Amino acid sequence: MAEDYRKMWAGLGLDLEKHDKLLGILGEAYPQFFLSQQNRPEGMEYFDFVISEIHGLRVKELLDHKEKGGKIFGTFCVYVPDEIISALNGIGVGLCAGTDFSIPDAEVDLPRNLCPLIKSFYGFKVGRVCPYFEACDVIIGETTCDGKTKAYEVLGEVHPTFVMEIPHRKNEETMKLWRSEIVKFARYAEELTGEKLTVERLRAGIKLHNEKRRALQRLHQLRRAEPVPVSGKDVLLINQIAFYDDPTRFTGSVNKLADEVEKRVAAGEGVFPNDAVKLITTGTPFAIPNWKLHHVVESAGVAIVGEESCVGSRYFDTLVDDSGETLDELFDALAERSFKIHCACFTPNDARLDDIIKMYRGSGAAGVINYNLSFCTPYLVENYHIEKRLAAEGIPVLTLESDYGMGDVGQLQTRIGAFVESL
Ligand code: BJ8
Repeated sequence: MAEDYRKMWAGLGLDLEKHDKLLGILGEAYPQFFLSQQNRPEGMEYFDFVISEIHGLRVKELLDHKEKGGKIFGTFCVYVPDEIISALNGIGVGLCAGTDFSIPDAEVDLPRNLCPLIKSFYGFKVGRVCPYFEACDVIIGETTCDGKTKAYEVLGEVHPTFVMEIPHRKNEETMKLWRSEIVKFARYAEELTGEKLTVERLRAGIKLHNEKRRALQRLHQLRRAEPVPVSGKDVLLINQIAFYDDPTRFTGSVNKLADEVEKRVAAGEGVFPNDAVKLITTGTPFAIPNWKLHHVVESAGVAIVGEESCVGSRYFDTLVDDSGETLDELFDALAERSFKIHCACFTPNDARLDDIIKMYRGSGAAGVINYNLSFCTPYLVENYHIEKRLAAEGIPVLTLESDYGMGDVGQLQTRIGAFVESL
């Protein structure tokens, strides 16, 4: 890291010794996973820089913002309306939850047979190794899956937490409920920030996040070209960084990269050979720094060209209508967008199956990897419908269950290798 941030981390109450170990692990993994790739677009330099400063520059920006009276909101779900946070001069940070480093600390309070994503974020808090967590004035939770819902109760004992109630069915009544939760959250955020929501401010917040989603959509379209112009691993990284980087700077950097990738596509330049097999993934989110699946797949010469995931298309596929002229209309638009995101926490959830098929057909992929974190009941059970529907459509699918440990890499390599051979 360019600067010595130890004083800042100590001021946030981090366990410095443990934190050094975490940074050491990341510092070792990143060059091996990312910098070793050949012929990466130059525009990836910005994202490499963001990671090289992972607990530095951005954390400092958050603390500077706080010093000027701004508030920081930590989130773990794409249903939390970032637009309202930005409109109230807050900063929303999607917190990391993708490493097993923090899990032993979590297992002191939480059961072992719980989704690693939940244990990872809880362990970051109680193990005092995440400066983002400590910078957050509040964590905005949601009643999506049972594991998260209950974990927020426990988290609420050690960090200010505000939970939004997400219904599990999509109909007129539940839309009203969810919309009222959005309004409740807006009132809470107004009180916390001391700012007033206006039509202009909320519209600006919506535009800001729509622009970010548009830039990601653009990159997503380009990555499907033949030969594949940018690796799936790099696009995954960008999708992860989207959750915590400054939105304006991030959007500019993605568009700059997309300009370069556009030229690559025109010149027929790629990072995989023309005949490389392409796959898409579906399933549970890849929280940073969970890069395992993409690394295993792409190390075998197979390109990943899409993720039907909250760290992927569910994050950027749908925009919020910004044409409303009253706050009520803009709240409607926020609620409507949420209902177009198809998380397995909803029942029934057939629209997700349509999304997977649409992505598969539009991407030139030869098959689908259905990736699930262990103990994630909603997604694991939904596999039944995925496998049945994809079989009916003649789409090859490989279902995998994994966690954040590296112990199953050999097994993943074997299963993925056999799947690719069968295509
Ligand atoms: S909208 S996918 S970000 S809830 S993996 S914690 S579901 S047991 S992360 Fe998610 Fe929002 Fe849905 Fe997306 Fe529970 Fe499953 Fe763990 Fe999960």
